[in-house]
Amino acid sequence: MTAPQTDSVAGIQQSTDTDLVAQESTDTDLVVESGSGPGTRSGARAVSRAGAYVETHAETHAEMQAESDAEKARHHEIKTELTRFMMSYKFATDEMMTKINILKEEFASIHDYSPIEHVSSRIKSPEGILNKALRKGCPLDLEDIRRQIQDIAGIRVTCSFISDTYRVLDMLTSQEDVTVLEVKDYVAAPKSNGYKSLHLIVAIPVFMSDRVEPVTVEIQIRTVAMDFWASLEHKIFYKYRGVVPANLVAELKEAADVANRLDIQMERLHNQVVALEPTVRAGDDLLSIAGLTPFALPTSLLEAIDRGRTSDATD
Ligand code: 0O2
Repeated sequence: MTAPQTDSVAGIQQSTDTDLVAQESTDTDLVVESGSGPGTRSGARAVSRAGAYVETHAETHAEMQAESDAEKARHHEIKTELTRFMMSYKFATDEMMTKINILKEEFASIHDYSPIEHVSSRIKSPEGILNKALRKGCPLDLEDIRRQIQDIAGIRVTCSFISDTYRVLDMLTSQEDVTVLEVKDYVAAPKSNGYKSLHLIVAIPVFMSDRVEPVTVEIQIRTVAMDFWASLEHKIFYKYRGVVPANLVAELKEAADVANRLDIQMERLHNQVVALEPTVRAGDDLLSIAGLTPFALPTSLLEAIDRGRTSDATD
């Protein structure tokens, strides 16, 4: 083994003996030096570099951790905001559903018939909202989304007859706390494909713990026949990704016309049957409220109220 030739240039120990090379490294990787025990100069530098390395990495790690914690905190905050946002639509839907169900029950109890056959509701998923926002070029900000996407809460009311759809529309839009933002009458003016429905966008106040939030709800009102047609057309539309073959478009249009004729005919028949109904019916001695056991209605009570009214009228 030759004696090591050492030289010191700019503090860097150089050696021709590979066993004793004190390597220099400019990167942050830890370099293990031969013959660099803590007692040697190169050893001391290695220890100090290792210490610096550990410190730098510890700092980087702490910074990354802090950044990730901050990100998690921001995401948590956004999740809370999103939850409140989505909840406001759920509450608005609940309020509108209560209103519609009150009308339904009231009609069923008093008129033996309700213009409302069926009601359903849905809340758009966050993913559905995101897709619609991107499609509409709406900024991804909750207030912009609230203003621009009006069908996050959606209710569908199906009625037996065409006149019922307008009746329900009138009953809902005349309620004091319901602000009508838009009405589209695709019943009077169907879309070119044959789609018929009444579309109503309303805002309803939702009373939260710290504020009152006006929340929009889209309500689609249509007959059972229109609904049947729309569900099938929707399926076909999505199956063909919006490019429906011409023969199917023509058949759908024809089916929409048939559904319309059926609606008109059924309503005519219904009106004929109603005209034949007796004014005094069996069960008039009972007071029936949906969901409750019928109350007996004593004739003496009816007579007493009747007497009171008659004397009021003659006073
Ligand atoms: P989806 O998948 O049902 O939610 P908007 O996009 O709502 O801001 P637009 O399209 O002018 O504005 O509103 P419009 O005409 O009132 O339609 C709203 C909804 O009515 C649609 O929602 C459909 O649910 C329904 N609709 C409208 N046209 C048709 C139709 O031709 N066929 C069927 N089957 N349904 C229809 P989305 O968001 O377009 O779709």
